[in-house]
Amino acid sequence: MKATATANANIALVKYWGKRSTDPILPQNGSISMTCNGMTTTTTVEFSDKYKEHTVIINDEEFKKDEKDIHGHIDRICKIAGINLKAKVISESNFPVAAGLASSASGFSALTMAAAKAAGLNVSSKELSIITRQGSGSACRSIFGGFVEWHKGEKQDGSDSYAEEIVDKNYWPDFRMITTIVEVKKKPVSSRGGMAQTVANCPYYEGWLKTVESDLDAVRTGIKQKDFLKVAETAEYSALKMHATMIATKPPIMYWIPASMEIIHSVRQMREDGIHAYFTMDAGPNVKVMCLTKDEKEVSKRLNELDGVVRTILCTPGDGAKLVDKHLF
Ligand code: 2P0
Repeated sequence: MKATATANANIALVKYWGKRSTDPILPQNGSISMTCNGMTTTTTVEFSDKYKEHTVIINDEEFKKDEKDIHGHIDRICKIAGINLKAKVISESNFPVAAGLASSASGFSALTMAAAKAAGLNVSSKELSIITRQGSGSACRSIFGGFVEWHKGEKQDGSDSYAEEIVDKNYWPDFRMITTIVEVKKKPVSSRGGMAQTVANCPYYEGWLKTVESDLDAVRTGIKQKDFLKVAETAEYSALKMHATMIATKPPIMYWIPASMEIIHSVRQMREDGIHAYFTMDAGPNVKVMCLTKDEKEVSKRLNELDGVVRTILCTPGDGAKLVDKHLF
């Protein structure tokens, strides 16, 4: 009853921002992401009657219960599998956690896949994405590789709210997502709290929802046509609209720090100079920059020259979650 899975983080091109239900987690809007090779979490789960409680160790630190209820998610998987056992979980990520870098996406998808296997569950990827979504919304997209759409669904039981691959990682290997690391501190407002506050308080939230469907159409079509400008322009605009709803919330949520602005202005300058680079930002100060292989060296060079940038991580379209043989314990 032991299994290990790896999963990559994903960065949304059309953002998920807001829930219509917290239990089960159901989004207000659909979203599309790229699964990012190079930002990976590996998780080993073992169920045994020798364990009296769930123990979860993430990057060498014991995880205490917080709003992301990992222990509850393990119980959920046990219930679905019809077992009543406690688990030991060890998880390691190769990038900073909880800094708006989608660590919960890779974490929850690796955990769900490993725990389902260790619990003896035999489910399809679609079913796995539905289970993963109940732990953390955006994580359901990391079950799949390449470019992925999370359908918001309509039903209250969540059976039609799942992720699906649009194209696999080999379809558009030229697409690049360069993540800038500007600071490794834990973020001040969690994405879960931030989105709840936005839905409750932002007068522009309805406006956000009105534009999502056309962004989804543009990005989905753009990916299939490998139309970089269509995808990247729409993605940048989706991120800005999402941040506009955060800023117009009471109290305002501002993940932007001076280094974020420095990167954004640098990307805009790149465009003035004829380089096709676009930015996106999530619930943290790190900015991610989209470009194609032909511009990758110049974009990376310019980003790494900025004062506020500690380092960059170059991501290509990556694999979905998968089981591996090598356990962490
Ligand atoms: C996204 N984010 O689409 C958006 C963009 C952050 C900004 O999904 O409460 O950790 O666990 O469902 O998935 C982050 O939110 O929130 C997120 P929960 P989650 O990637």
